[in-house]
Amino acid sequence: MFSGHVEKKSYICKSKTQNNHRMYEYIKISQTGAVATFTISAPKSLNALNSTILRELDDALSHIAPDVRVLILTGDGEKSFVAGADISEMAGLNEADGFAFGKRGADVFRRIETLPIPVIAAVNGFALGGGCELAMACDIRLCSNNAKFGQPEVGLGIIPGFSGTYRLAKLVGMGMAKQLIYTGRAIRADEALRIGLVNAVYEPTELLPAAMQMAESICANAPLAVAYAKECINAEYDLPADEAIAYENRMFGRCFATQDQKNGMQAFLTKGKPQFQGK
Ligand code: CO8
Repeated sequence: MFSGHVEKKSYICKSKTQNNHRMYEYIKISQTGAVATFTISAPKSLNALNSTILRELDDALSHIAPDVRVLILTGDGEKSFVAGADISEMAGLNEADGFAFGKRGADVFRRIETLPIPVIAAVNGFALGGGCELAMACDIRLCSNNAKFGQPEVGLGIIPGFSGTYRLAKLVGMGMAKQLIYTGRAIRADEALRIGLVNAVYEPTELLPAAMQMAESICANAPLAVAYAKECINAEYDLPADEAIAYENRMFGRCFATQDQKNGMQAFLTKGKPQFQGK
């Protein structure tokens, strides 16, 4: 439980297949209080996503410590968040392999999108192709003023294959998504902000502190209510109005079965500070 106590620790995830502890090769994990940070680290390829990174990310998502309430995703270094899927790995793929590689990425990104805790992308430089798609799978995107976003895939003879054709249109509208995908043009942070692709832009040194500050402000709220809100927003987006409103109504009712609702409202009425327990 997050209690305001700030403790910095690195934790090691447990392998699913072996009963021993291990570190990841490409993902650095740290935890401060109830906020975990995953840093993708493949500096030789500007953090491009290969199969191993996707597998490690999937494994790390499966082993998030139970006291974590917000996840921050970022890239190692000041130059790149993720410069796309690894082109050297994709170059020799046939149709079946291409399908499998695309599905692996799409499945991991969908796990991020449906994780029961909020995920903040701290985009510290290039977010191209699969990097932009990874950021779009997160709940909130913050970026540095040197960030560059784009879907350059058609220039490589492929399409955005980690759900970019789906999510970009939802975030920035169909017309802008088509323009960005057909031209493959990269856009800077200010344009990404203007079209609604990112929530806010920071100086590079301010990016992670800002992400941490936002994460901590989320952690101060009732964890189940935050999780229910995420579930509602995700689920309702694709539903017809009446079904979406009914979905929210059900989840709203469910909040009153939680201890956090009792504690939150009691604290308000007695002018105290709520102690949320996530149940
Ligand atoms: N894959 C593999 N290696 C990469 C990638 C990448 N996506 N991006 C950069 N690198 C490597 C470079 O090859 C280079 O390696 P080396 O030093 O061995 O030559 C190293 O990183 C540094 O890169 P640069 O020297 O090019 O650095 P610059 O600062 O000059 O340029 C750029 C930076 C603009 C980011 C440039 O590297 C670039 O254009 N990269 C490719 C960007 C791109 O096209 N990304 C999209 C890839 S496709 C994709 O993501 C599809 C997702 C869906 C997959 C679906 C599967 C079926």
